Amino acid sequence: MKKKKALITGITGQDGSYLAEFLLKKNYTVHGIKRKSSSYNTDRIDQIYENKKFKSRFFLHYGDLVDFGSISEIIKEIKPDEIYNLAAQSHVGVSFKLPNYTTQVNAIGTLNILDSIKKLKLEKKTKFYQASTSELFGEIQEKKQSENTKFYPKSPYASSKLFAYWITKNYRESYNMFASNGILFNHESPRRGETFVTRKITIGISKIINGIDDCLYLGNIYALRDWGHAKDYVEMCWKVLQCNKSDDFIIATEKQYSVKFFIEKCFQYLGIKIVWVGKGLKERALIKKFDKQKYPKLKDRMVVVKIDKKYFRPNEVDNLIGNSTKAKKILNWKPKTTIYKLISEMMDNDLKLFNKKR
Ligand code: NAP
Ligand code: G4F
Repeated sequence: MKKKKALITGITGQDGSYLAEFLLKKNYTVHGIKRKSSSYNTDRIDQIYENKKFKSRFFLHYGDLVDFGSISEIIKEIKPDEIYNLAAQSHVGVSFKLPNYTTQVNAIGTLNILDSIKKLKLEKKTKFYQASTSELFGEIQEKKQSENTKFYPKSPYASSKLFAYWITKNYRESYNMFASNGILFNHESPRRGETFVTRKITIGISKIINGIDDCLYLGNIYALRDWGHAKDYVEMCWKVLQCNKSDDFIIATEKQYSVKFFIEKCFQYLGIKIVWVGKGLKERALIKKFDKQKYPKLKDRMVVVKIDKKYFRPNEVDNLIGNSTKAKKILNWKPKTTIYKLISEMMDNDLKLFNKKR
């Protein structure tokens, strides 16, 4: 059977790196788009090059989503069977500082791919996956958000992704393209970007344990999220494109925890008990009980988490939890990783990282 060709935008990111590995294991030839960067930006995919089995089926191309010419040229050259559009300015907080740029990349960038497929007359050949997001629900209109829940974006990021969601649907309906949205709720991993809250916490705690930092500064610790594992979720991106017909799917664990809970469970995983004192901007976490021999850098009653208002957003999404009944039925979706397993994996990874750096 002919090998399938996939093109992944955002291949240097968390999801891109897991998806590349997943597709290579399925015997795909994988092409990825990477940006020009002044420093090294391929850490997450370097191990693919080092793997003899994958090396000959893995190719990187310089391109940028906002540059129609580069995107169109790459698609013309490869004529992929599947395109996964994972590239984005993906940080919600940063999108308030960079609204125009975020919109260019996330909204116009998506259009650039869809329009390339159309102009190159690849509508019949190339299937398109759009990395949609639970941020579309923003100010939630239903307790658990499904494919039928009304959208209410609350940030430039979410608004840009709303355009991308609709333009994907528009091209599907107008030009009979296989173009699907995976509406994914938060998903994390040891490869998560360092400025997203879960990884910021696991890195922060690891630095405190190793005496590199003494305190972690956070914003809204009462935000509730539905957190899954990125490795489980990229399999669903692939499944979305293997369906008989193009459609949109919610991928979520259907379980919800607060940022505060995530912090507590990270400490608990290490056998450290913390207590919370104070309210609002004065709220903080103190070390209550720990093994002094195991953690010589910690001190009794040491303040390890503080609130810093610079991490609050102009408009906050307080509460997200998905309803993935449709994906369960059609994609045979079942989340594999519990929050506890996710925490242990992330903590183990970062403890090792900062133990070495000490
Ligand atoms: P990520 O780690 O931030 O990766 C984003 C990727 O996009 C990186 O490879 C980045 O390249 C690339 N990129 C950014 N701007 C670009 C541009 N102008 N042209 C080409 N490439 C560009 O994000 P992720 O967590 O893997 O998420 C993947 C996608 O899913 C994103 O679209 C995100 O918005 C969406 N999503 C994520 C989640 C989640 O919880 N992770 C949930 C729902 C939806 P550099 O490495 O050079 O920066
Ligand atoms: O980890 P976060 O930055 O993720 P957020 O905003 O939910 O966005 C992520 O998930 C979306 C899917 O719903 C993706 F579309 C998007 O690309 C991205 O991957 O923040 C999670 C929560 C927020 O409520 C935030 O206000 O944690 C809160 N938070 C509290 N302190 C913090 C911090 N977030 C960050 N990044 N840094 C903090 O210090």
